[in-house]
Amino acid sequence: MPPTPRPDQSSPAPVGPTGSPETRTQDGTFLTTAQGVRLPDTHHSLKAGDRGPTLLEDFHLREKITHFDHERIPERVVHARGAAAHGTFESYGTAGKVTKAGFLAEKGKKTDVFVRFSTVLGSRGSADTVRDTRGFAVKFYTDEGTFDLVGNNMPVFFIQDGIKFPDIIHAGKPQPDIELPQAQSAHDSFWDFVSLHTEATHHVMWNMSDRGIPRSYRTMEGFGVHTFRLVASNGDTSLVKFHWKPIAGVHSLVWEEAQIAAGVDPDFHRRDMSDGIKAGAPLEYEFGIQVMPDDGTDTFEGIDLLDPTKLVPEELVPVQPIGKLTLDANPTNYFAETEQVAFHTGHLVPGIEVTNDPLMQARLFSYLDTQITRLGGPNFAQLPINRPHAPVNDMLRDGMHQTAVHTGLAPYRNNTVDDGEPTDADASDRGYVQTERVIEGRAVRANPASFDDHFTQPAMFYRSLTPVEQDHIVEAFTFELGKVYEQSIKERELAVLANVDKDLRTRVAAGLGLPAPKGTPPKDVVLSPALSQVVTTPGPVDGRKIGVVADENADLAGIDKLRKAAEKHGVTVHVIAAVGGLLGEGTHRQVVERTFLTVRSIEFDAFVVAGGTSPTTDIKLILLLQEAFRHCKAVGAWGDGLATLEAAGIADGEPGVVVASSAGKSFDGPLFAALGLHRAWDRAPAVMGSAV
Ligand code: HDE
Repeated sequence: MPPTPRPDQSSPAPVGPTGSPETRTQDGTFLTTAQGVRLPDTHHSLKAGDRGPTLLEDFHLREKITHFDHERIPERVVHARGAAAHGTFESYGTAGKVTKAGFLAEKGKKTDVFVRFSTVLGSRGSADTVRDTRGFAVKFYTDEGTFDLVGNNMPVFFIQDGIKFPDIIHAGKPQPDIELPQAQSAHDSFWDFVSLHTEATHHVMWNMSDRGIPRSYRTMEGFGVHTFRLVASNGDTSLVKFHWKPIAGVHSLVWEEAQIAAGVDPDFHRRDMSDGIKAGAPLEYEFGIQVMPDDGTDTFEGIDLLDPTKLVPEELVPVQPIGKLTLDANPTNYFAETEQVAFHTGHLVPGIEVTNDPLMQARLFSYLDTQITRLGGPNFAQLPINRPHAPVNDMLRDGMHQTAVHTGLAPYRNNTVDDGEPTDADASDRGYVQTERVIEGRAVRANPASFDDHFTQPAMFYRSLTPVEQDHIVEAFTFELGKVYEQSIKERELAVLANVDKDLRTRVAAGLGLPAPKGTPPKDVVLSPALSQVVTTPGPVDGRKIGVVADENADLAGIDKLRKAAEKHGVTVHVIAAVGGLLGEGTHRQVVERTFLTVRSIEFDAFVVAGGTSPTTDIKLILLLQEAFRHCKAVGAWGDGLATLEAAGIADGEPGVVVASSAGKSFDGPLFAALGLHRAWDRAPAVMGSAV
């Protein structure tokens, strides 16, 4: 299914003399220059004789090369590596009590969106599956103006004050002398910074957890991080935290998979998203809010709502669903859309306002500023992907890359020349009128004392997870600190961990072969089981992939049965065989999509051996199945396909191993249930070993 292009959304397009801006298709008859002159030849430059020098008068050569020389724009200083999709947000109307923002308040109201997911540290060409925070930036093209929710897949941030952002990023980016490592935090400067700035501890815990290596964008939670202020139509205000809850559940890779994927398929996440959309399995999330009273304290139950290193446990304030996001169309052009999209935390609409969170305040400056460098001037809002869907009637004029041909004589207010227009909009005209709030105080460079607790919530996070998730955190810390050269940095970070949790500190210290320092970890921490992502009842399986191992003797009709059942669940089935080509003939003929040489276990969520497949000792297949088994994925076989599993040392009866005598319901049912659990974690102690 071809992606549905959604270019050039409505909006008051900058209109040129020849009409509205065009979507340039590549199916015109003749190749032309940028000036529309038809060209006879784009393969040979104009030369003085076929062996002679090139002539300066070749305007086509010069235009082609000059344009090429300028094809790149500065990559984003953070979040450079990203992938995006178009979609729709549909409001449940349930937020109408707390906000006047029309796109949230009106039940059933649909709003176009463009969402860009990203890693933070890596450059544009880095791998998708590195251990890092993921960006989750949503542009809502509402009819009251554009609202950008520029969030992450983790609910807290490294620093409390935006003035430290260049420091944490300098520490996390590759070291400045030889520019390594790429796209990851396993190096001295990162750990130097976070062990010195203990406010980072909570975010570091999330990074070292499975949240740092999501299975896919489809299975990733999103958070607005900061506390926002919502304003209802009667003027009442409340404080909220925004959440994106993936319908497919929250799931991650295991670390070995993430590492393999970085080499085997650096585009793992963007491929998964675009393949899923093409296969008719859109990415879906529920939008939710935690609502806290705006009582003037900016705190709730002892939690400072202005401190972006703190979350509000869902057990304390449940997330109320307020709408649904569906991403169902791939971009038409990566550069025009995904690269040029410009998010800005200051793109707000009436009914949504900011708070005094000092991180948020700095962001309100940064995003506008960065676009001016990145997109070459102040007119980036005229780029098709950035154009609001609400009518624009600004008095901003001229500047680099001005594509609008403005009419009128009086781009100023007040005027009489243009009949006094445009006019001011007050709140009843849906103008953005900031809610009055009292701001007074001494000018100080200081944090409130409540920002000083750096350890209670990291302890809550660690202790709320299941043992297998805790094992992964221990392994991640041990891996990352194991890559640090400076002994003193490792020791300082161990001292930080000693203030989080005794067990965590002891195990990481043991893994590093260092003494476990003393600390004062918080006691009696109230846990938040909602922080765990391990599921015990099967969730949805849409967008998942099953690899079926087969050969020419296999039960090909059985594969079709499985495929039919899978399609109903939004799951795709791909045949894997020793060599490429076709298996069998007639109605059940199967196309081999992967061979033992081209497949790697990370591509699939489950592996199945079709009945009838002759047992093989091909080492590549054995390793494939063992790798999937080691990563706790569902594996299965029907009929005598079991012999191939057994050859790989996988026995019937192990957790997550699905075996049936024939293809059909008795096989599909348990297979999809195992897939819906994401992993057979019960297998983990046996196949993954304990962390330390
Ligand atoms: Fe960003 N951030 N950020 N950030 N951020 C950017 O904007 C910045 C922060 C986030 O897909 C930049 O257009 C400062 C928190 C995402 O295009 C830049 C501070 C959160 C994206 C910038 C923060 C984020 C960015 C780089 C501390 C989670 C990618 C290019 C005050 C709530 C958006 C650009 C996309 C991008 C600055 C902190 C998320 C430089 C100064 C906290 C998802 O403006």
